[in-house]
Amino acid sequence: MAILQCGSRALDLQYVQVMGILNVTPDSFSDGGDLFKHNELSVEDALLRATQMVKDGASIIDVGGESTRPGAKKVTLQEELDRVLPVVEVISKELDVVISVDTSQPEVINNAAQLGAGIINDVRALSIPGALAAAAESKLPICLMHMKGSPQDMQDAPVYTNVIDEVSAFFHERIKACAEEGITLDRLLLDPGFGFGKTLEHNLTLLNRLDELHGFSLPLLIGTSRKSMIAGVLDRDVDQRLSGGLATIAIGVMKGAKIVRVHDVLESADVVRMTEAVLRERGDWCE
Ligand code: 7PM
Repeated sequence: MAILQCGSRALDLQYVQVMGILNVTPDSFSDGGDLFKHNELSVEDALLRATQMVKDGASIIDVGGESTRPGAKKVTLQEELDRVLPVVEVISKELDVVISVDTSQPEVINNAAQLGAGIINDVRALSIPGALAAAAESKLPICLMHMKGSPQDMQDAPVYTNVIDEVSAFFHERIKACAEEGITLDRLLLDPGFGFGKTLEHNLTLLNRLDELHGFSLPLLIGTSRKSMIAGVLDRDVDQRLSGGLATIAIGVMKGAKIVRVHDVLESADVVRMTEAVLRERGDWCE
């Protein structure tokens, strides 16, 4: 249960793993660094950034070619393929790291799996026609993320009766859809989807009650890095949200998150190791 087989590489989820974000979109607002000021991140630049993140403690690199920013312009399939595949290929050749691909498109899933990707990370939880079949065929683990609405409309005043119950019901439904396609539980990760169709209050509730999502007995992934929930509390611009984000990581790890998706790998890895040390001392480390 603790070992997640990601293609040719394995992750030991007894320990919290750090997933470094590598956006290969021209308009990504929260990547940080000058590399992204130009129109497109070159493949060489992407490899340099991935190399640094591995040195800083990332065991997973999350490559994404579609901006899911609220209201963002849609990326064509061909654009996404052109951005993502060369980066997956070069990282797979050059680095000893698990590559996750942040995509919803069956064609990207198929091709990335062929080129050495190790995890499918889909903010739409395999809801696009053909995505379930492509993910099944890839044999790779899949992160099912909860989103209410679509990237275009998700932040238009989302309403829940009970956010934990609704996210849980969504997971239940998507796990069932995966099972019907032959995707077994040992290949699934769950993510409540911070910022995806949630108000500040919903995001804070989900973090506070993350442990209640353990009922599925599947590893939990959280992505809070630089998100607006931090700004909602601290009123900070996107480049001033590190401390707030680190606080959410400490809490998330305390509540059992097994993978943290972050921009700032070095700092996040320190917080993860420090929090793990405290948990280990408490003696309820293994789950
Ligand atoms: C614009 C808006 C750019 C939003 C990027 C984003 C998650 C994810 C993203 C997450 C998982 C960001 C998001 N967020 N995948 N992909 N979980 N599994 O802020 O929370 O990185 S994209």
